[in-house]
Amino acid sequence: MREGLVLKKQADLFTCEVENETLDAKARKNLKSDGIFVGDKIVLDDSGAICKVFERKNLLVRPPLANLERMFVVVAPVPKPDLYMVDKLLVFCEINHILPILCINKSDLDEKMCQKIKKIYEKLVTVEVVSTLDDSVKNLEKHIKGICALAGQSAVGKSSIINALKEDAKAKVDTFSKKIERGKQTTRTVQLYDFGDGNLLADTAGFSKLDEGLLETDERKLKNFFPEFLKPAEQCKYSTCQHLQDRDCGVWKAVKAGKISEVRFQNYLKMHQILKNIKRY
Ligand SMILES: Nc1nc2c(ncn2[C@@H]2O[C@H](COP(=O)(O)OP(=O)(O)OP(=O)(O)O)[C@@H](O)[C@H]2O)c(=O)[nH]1
Ligand SMILES: [Mg+2]
Ligand SMILES: [Zn+2]
Repeated sequence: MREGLVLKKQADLFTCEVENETLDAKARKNLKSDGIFVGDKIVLDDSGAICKVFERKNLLVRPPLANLERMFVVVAPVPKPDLYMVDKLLVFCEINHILPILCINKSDLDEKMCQKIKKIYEKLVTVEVVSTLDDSVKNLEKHIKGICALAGQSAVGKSSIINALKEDAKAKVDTFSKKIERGKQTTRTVQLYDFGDGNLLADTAGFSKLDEGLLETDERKLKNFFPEFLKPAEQCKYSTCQHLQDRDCGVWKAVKAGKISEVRFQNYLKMHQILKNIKRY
């Protein structure tokens, strides 16, 4: 019996890391292979088949990934930054107890825009401004602790970051225009890359399609996942205030006074509206 970790899944074949060695394994007959995920801690029996999956910290559906501890939310000046997507991912992290790190990539293209984005987020999360074309990308390495994933819009440079940090990674990279031509993202599967000492980083595409329906909250609770609202909300007339109207609302006051980012607040309102329209049964 040996313990290991699932790095990659292809059909019913699992690439696992077991005592510093990488090997392929199948699930024992009594274990369904669709119940084993990348990120799972597992036990291999003496025949080399997976015979047990340990209890998970969390399990994400799309992309399918178990035990995620940290998420690098990647954004860049090109393609046009989608800060709504960034905020959606940050809410997702808050809900799932994942530590987010905002990674503003391609600083070589537009340093000014990178700093503008940094200013919005630096009080809320750890922010790194980097470029995969120079050494600044190495600043990300110290944040890789436990099981981590790269998430963000297509073409922001997630696979390029993996390749820059890990020479033998060989993650597939395409130019932005090629992606548009093909009408899809380059990275299609989830794969964990090993950085040693139990630190792993997943390249993934699935988060870019994260729709609001996957956020396990409803619109009334959404405000709890925007941490900068909590203090100003003490000034709201009603404790149930959802900050939708100017009247008697501490959060609106804070936005007007420039204490809460207008961008974040507008994204909150948008997400609130979308969540409200999702029917949950
Ligand atoms: N100028 C510049 N270009 C970069 C940088 N990082 C990545 N790129 C380019 O951005 C394009 C997209 O990079 P990818 O790594 O494929 O992006 P991705 O986020 O993995 O995209 P998907 O797999 O589709 O989600 C490629 O042409 C890269 O060469 C950077 O720091 N600066
Ligand atoms: Mg990619
Ligand atoms: Zn309010």
